[in-house]
Amino acid sequence: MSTTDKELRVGMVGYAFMGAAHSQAWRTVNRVFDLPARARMALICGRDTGKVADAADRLGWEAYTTDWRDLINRDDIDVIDVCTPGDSHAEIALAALAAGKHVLCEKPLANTVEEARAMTAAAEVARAAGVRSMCGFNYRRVPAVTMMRQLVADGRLGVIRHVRATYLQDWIVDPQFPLVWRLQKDRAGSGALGDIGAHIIDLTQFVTGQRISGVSAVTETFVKERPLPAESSGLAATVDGGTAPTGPVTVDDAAVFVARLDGGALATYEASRFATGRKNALRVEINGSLGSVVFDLERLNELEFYDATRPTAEQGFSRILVTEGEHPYMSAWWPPGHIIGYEHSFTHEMRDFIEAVATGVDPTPSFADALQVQLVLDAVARSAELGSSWTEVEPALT
Ligand code: SOE
Repeated sequence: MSTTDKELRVGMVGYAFMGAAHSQAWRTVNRVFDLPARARMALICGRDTGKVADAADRLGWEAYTTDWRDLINRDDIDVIDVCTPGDSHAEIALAALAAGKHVLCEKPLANTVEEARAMTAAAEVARAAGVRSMCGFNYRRVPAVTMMRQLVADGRLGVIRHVRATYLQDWIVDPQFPLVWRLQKDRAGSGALGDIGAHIIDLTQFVTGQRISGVSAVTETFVKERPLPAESSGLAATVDGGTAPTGPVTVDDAAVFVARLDGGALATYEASRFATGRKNALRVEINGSLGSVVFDLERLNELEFYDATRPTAEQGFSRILVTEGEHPYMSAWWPPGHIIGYEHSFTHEMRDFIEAVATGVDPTPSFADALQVQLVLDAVARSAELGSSWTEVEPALT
């Protein structure tokens, strides 16, 4: 559907779950949205030759390499898309920015605040030379979430009093589930906190326009030792029979915290991979002086909205189907009323990234926005270590 000849040649590092989600989005985006540039899936990178060759073929990339430095060194690559575990985000993104490549980096931005600060500083320097960077908090681009933010910004909720956010999964509830990289602090930075808690931190700050200014937290690692995996990819893994050696789980299985937002709201957050029966259940409720709004990822084409300004006899939560052409992103898809899914949030992410890069505008969430999330993750971890002591979160930009 794209009407442009301008190309953005993409090099992506990683080919597991997020690599596949991003590939699907790069493949689709120009067929659905009319954009000022066309993404070209030029080169994919992964360490294992056989697996990356297979991924290139399966996911639609023109070529593959086993060394991410090849992507950075090539003159015919414009964008580096970082879909690796968190321990390599900083190194790859810093090298890419230094080489003048636009960078899209998966969330959370890094494994530590120090790394996130270095990436933010590098992005700021690169920006002066017209190099763009963005962090992949994809749920911002679910049309109902974008609309939720608009309702708040338009004052439809009045003064925000409460934010209630949960992100619940159960894929490691079995103590025999192997010790994959997401359960290792040196690879992932943290556990449920950084993997899924980061999403609700970003989403609530995005929707309310308020920054989390302080937290009090508890975290827990319920299963402290797990069998080492024989094979793993994405969220799936296998062990060798009953004989597999075990290793320590070095991240949180669950994190729960209360927070203050700098606009005066009180908030609660819960991130867990032990919520049996909850598969990928992200829910956010916001209560304001004039109304409330609820988003539930398992019903992502809807918003629940309570408008307290309506006549008392007509009040009550109503269901808005976010499937009309007037809704964010929706006019490019299907006729009114036809629903979309998880993968569309990534297509919208690429849509906004391509448009920003091609028109010379800074995309959001910026690395500075993602550093703000990282500062919250760090404050939560420190608060939990100190027996839930109240911990202030500094602003990323002062
Ligand atoms: C795994 O917990 C995971 O894939 C996250 O890493 C993603 O960011 C989230 O979208 C779904 O769950």
